[in-house]
Amino acid sequence: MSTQTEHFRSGFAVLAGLPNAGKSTLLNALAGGLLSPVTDKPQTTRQNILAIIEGDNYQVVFVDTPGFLRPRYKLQQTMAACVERAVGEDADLVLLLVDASAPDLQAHQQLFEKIARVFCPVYLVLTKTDLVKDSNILSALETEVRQKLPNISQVFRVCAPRAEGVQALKEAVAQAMPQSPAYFPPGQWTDRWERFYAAEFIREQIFKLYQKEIPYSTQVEVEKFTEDLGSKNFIRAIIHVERESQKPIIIGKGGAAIAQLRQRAQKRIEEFLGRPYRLELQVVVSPNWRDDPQFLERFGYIEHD
Ligand SMILES: Nc1nc2c(ncn2[C@@H]2O[C@H](COP(=O)(O)OP(=O)(O)OP(=O)(O)O)[C@@H](O)[C@H]2O)c(=O)[nH]1
Ligand SMILES: [Mg+2]
Repeated sequence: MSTQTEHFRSGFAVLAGLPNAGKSTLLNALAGGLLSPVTDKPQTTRQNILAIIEGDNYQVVFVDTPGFLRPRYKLQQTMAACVERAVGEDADLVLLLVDASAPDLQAHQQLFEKIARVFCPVYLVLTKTDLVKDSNILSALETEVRQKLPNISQVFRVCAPRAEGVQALKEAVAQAMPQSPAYFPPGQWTDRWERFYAAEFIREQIFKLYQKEIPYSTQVEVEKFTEDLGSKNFIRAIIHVERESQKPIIIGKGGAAIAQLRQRAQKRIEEFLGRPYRLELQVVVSPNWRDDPQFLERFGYIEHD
């Protein structure tokens, strides 16, 4: 990859949408790997996650963001701030994802207001097209969104799990990037450490295994991440919960639930990092951590300029 020629393009393409719109699924399809957690529950993504994708004459930094929502507690405020920052400051292009299978445009009102004000180009991406049999419905939805957001310059339809429409979108995004040298060195695909992914995948498995408020009340902290022991790579993680009563739910009868969690998370981490790990989990009560600024800062939810 020649990163310095005058024809080289590079920039940030931000994926924005409501919770559950399919942003992380699309990011993974664009990147060709499962690097951003996907679950069937809304609010899975809590922080911006980058996927750096390169071609012969471009490097696109795709930014997965948390689903946009009206914040009810401090953690959600930080999630909304992630979207604001990505869309309002970082973006060279905004990809607005709308779930075509359940489009509630009323619920998009606030997000649309934000996107109406951006200075960069905006592409509309209709997701989950496999769930919509009649293409007239998609056309009508496109028209309706375009009426609300006249700054949409192109429209795409994707079904990310089947990789439909993904290549065409990727090429269009690369073309839309400004002429610029690459932001990251060639071959770099993320800006995060491996321990961040380990924590994210444990959290992903919590979202998949537990119900009701439990996923939303947990935060995962990788306390120890040792790599120098050859086949005995070791990770110790703390699962923070908000209340004492949530601890036995995470652990389960006779430890069955946490054993299952440990097994699944370990497998997920091993698949992602391509090496064997031994995972140890501990549950700790951190009262009302979702509203605790110091706690949130420690986990990088609150960013300083
Ligand atoms: N049928 C179908 N399901 C999809 C498609 N794309 C995503 N999904 C499902 O939609 C759910 C939400 O997907 P995510 O990618 O986690 O959505 P998100 O926008 O990142 O959600 P948050 O991180 O919570 O904001 C998951 O169950 C996905 O498997 C699609 O094209 N077709
Ligand atoms: Mg997500």
